[in-house]
Amino acid sequence: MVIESSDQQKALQSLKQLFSDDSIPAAVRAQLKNQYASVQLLIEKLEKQQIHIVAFGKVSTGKSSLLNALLGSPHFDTSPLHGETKHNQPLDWQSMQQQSIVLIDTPGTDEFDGEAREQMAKQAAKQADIVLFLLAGDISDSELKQLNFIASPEKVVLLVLNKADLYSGDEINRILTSVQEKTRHLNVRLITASADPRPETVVVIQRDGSEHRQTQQAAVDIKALKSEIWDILEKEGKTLSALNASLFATDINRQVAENIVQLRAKAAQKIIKTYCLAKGIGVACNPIPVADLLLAAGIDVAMIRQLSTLYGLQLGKTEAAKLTATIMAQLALLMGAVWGVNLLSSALKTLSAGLSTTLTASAQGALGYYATYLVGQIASEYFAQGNTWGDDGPKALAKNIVQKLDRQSILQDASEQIMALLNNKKS
Ligand SMILES: Nc1nc2c(ncn2[C@@H]2O[C@H](COP(=O)(O)OP(=O)(O)OP(=O)(O)O)[C@@H](O)[C@H]2O)c(=O)[nH]1
Ligand SMILES: [Mg+2]
Repeated sequence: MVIESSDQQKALQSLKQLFSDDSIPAAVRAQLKNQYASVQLLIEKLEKQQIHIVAFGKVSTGKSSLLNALLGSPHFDTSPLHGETKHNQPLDWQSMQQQSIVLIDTPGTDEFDGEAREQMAKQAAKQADIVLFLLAGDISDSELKQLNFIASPEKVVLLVLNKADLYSGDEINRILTSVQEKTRHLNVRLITASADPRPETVVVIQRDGSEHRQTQQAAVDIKALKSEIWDILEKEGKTLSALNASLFATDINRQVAENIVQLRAKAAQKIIKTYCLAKGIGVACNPIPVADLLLAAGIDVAMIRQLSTLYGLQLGKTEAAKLTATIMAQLALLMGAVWGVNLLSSALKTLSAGLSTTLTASAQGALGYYATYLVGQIASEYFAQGNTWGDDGPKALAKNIVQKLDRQSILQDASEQIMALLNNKKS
């Protein structure tokens, strides 16, 4: 089938790209498994040129009944009992301007143990081109929360007050005013409907003047809703599905990017801690003057090389050594006086009692650990910012990070780990 709208084609392309992008790590794909499944569905939807209309709402608000009323036949199961619909159910309805319209029924959202079902329904609503959000009375806080989640400036949401037959004219007006008030900040259109009205009792005056009560089937009333839907489809049908797919792709791209950032940051911390400990143990075993801790050491350079690989850079040895030296120069400038005696005494403070050789050695080691820790944090921030120091240069970045970190707790943590390792070695 040829897709005419170039918007749709663009949306399709961007979704396909997202799906086959090799640069997205497997771990990120695994984390976003559900979203990727949705991308697949959206690709299919665009290829088949479908418009999805999804009925969403609390249990028993009449979602299945409303879709049946639109269809004109009882396809979807309905019941006075809560939780009749258990899965998302699509059904081809009819075509319009080469677009085939699919009605999708979803499970009600507040069934007990219904967490999975609620997710299912929300996902369908997020992907829908038109959402029919059903109410059976004034909107509750939990419904408002859901509506806030689904509605957006670009999304077509029809807020349907169903079961209108159960209310008097005054009551309907009161409910509509209240719902309007509460949803004023959202892009929604409010419509009343009676998808499956209760039979009405009417009083018939007989010829002889006597009154006779008789029950009759009340007329289904979905006129306003139907004409609103056709209106939207006529005016916006073609662009709607493309717009929604693009929005969805943008949203997933954002999530992918966020996940990559988080995963990298986590992996970076792991790398840094491993090198810190190696440095700490090295220094504890072969104590060096405190002032020398800020000379570029092989361990720091190796750490920076590994961090650069994590951020997709793969620095060579010389480049990594240069970067290490730049960072250390900033640290030396920053810490000046602190770096000497003060720092050693704060490292010593982390130790419990007495100053046996192991204890002082581990205090020195903790300083080694701390120095590498700072280098690692500064380097990974530099990489995370896209290999730049930012507008204010390396000094500002280093200062920022040193100030942000809790020196005493890092030293404490370091000396505990080092001491545990040294004691282990001895025994
Ligand atoms: N009075 C009145 N009752 C209605 C109307 N629409 C639906 N109902 C009744 O409400 C009950 C629930 O309807 P369903 O269509 O099954 O509701 P649902 O939202 O699909 O329910 P779940 O799938 O369980 O979440 C049924 O007994 C319907 O007959 C209406 O417009 N007026
Ligand atoms: Mg249902």
